[in-house]
Amino acid sequence: MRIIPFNQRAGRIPETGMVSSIKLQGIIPSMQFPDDLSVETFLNTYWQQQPLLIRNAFKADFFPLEANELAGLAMEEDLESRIVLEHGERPWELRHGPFSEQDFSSLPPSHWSLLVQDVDKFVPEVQALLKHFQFIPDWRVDDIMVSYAEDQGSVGPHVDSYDVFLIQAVGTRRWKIGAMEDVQEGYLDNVDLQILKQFSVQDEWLLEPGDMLYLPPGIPHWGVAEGECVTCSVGFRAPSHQEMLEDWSQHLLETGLGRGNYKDPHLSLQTHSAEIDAGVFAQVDEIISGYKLSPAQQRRWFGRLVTRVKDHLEIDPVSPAISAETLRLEIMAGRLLSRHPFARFAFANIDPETLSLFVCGESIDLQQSDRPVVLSLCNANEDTVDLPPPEQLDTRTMAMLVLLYNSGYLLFDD
Ligand SMILES: [Mn+2]
Repeated sequence: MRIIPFNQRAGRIPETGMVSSIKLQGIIPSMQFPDDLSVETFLNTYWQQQPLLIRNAFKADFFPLEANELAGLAMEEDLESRIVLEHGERPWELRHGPFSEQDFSSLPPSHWSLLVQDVDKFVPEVQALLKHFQFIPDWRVDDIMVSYAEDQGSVGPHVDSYDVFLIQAVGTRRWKIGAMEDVQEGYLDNVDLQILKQFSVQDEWLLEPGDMLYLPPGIPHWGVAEGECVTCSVGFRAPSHQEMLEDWSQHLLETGLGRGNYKDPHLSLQTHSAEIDAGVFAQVDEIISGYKLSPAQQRRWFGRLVTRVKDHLEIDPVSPAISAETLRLEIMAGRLLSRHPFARFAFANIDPETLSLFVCGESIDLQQSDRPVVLSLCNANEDTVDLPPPEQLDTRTMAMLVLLYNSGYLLFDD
């Protein structure tokens, strides 16, 4: 097994970007929707509604990683990796990485899978695949998980709460779809994973390299490797209502709301002192429903919420911080900026005058005239940020850029 740290991988590409776009076009063809299916039809008819199999969505050799490179990534501390063994020390045994060479050499010849999350954050060529999914808003994208399986390897019949595009990268995998009723039967007891007790096959397909299966949330599915195989899962995220409510109320409190107390200045004498009467409940309703963020606050709050990164992917600030003037001089000297591969970017109109840039759970209020720079930052992905000539970068833009740089969200490409 060979360990390929991110820096080395980036370093081996001599172009200006982490991966130059010209080079990418050569490696990865556009994702092909079937001729009779437009992106609009996909969104109207399939997205979040029903599974869709697309044959030859990618060229058969589209995938840039070797299986041993994936194993190398699973040996790294920074990546979240798991091995699932159908017949381990107990049925459906789950092991957590990082793994050692010895862990890999002691695995059985079949019925196991290695799963590595967030490979897109560590391998620019894998991140580049996300370009093909820009028909879904960036903030909905979670990660690309790559799994390697020996013959008959799978993670069992299960159901997910998120959308996923399963792209067959190497070898073949048989995907089966279960019935919605299977979910009601619940899960196996005493296993490490949530494996459905019942799985009634409704449909099945053998996916070959380049084939892609879209699954909306809530559909029982089971993908079993037929021979050695590698599968790429482009996973999406959507905040749960619980997460939204929790964060929203937290934010509300932080903005200084919620300071008053329940009041009863016109208290009338009750027959039973133990009763909480209807007038109290009316006031409670009024208090609770009175709490609202302003439309602008609500937009900022949500933008921050959905651009947060997972805890283990948090980005360290630059130390020592540099000044806007230093940054300008570097840009004038021809140095190019890229986004940190872990960083999540999004933007929104806050009101007719204000545009906010959201990066990793923070928001920066800008003006509508800053839109071109904001778009450059948001569209850069794994490429370098396409900035206007340095002499056109005004003080406000430089202040934003240096803030992003000092936070670690932008890096010099070299
Ligand atoms: Mn799944």
